[in-house]
Amino acid sequence: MELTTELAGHFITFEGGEGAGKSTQIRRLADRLATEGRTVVVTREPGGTDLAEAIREFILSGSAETLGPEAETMLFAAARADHVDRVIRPALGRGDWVLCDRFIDSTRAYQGSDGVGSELLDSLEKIAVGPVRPELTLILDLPVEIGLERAHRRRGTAAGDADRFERETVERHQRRRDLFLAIAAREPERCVVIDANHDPDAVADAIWQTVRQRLTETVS
Ligand code: Z5A
Repeated sequence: MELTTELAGHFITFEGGEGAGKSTQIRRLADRLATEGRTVVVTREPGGTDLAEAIREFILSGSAETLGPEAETMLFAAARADHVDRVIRPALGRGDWVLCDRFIDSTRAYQGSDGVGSELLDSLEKIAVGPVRPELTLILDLPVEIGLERAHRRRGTAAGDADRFERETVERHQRRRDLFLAIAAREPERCVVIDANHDPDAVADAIWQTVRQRLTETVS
């Protein structure tokens, strides 16, 4: 099996709570890298393949919730396995830059906060991801209330249109924020916490500086 470090490309994941600005910042980093002549693949989880997008729809609609947190975790893992096999690993093999909106740490923070044990999380991660691990994970951090307010404003509609996760309580979102920060503290060689409570230009600059520092030999 090939390790990510043996693949020619670069794998960066974006993590964080609702409304942290992941999609906004992925687009900005992708544009910047493309301007420098890099080939960039922007993708997301759950999703990124037809099968994984179908699983995404099923989960976010709330239909999978009655299966319980363990089965829901298995669905995220099934979507991830397909995504890694069909999109991420081939792109890294070609030497592309892969920017992924959410990945393994979302499972740890969301399903972990739903009470799914680390043994199951570890096993599924091994099966779905194998050695294809992110080189850099940017954890966009901001107070929960601000993130939820941004997500709510973007929808521009009543909370009734929130998805299965957005509907949950502030306390639950806070637990996830704490879990993301704990992952960052545990894996400082992979994870960098970005203060997302600034305007988009300032956040984009902080991300660019981090990418340059962490991947110095490849970004000018
Ligand atoms: N999930 C899980 O449970 N387990 C897993 O393993 C995985 C996922 C992979 C996917 O939802 C859901 O699946 C997610 C976790 C769960 N929970 N939810 N909900 P999603 O992909 O649809 O949603 P999301 O990942 O939470 O993304 P988001 O809410 O769309 O937020 P975002 O991408 O981080 O933010 P954004 O779209 O860039 O920005 C949100 C709004 O804020 C928008 O109007 C922007 O213009 C604005 N914005 C962005 N940046 C700023 C700044 N800096 N200042 C002010 N306003 C800003």
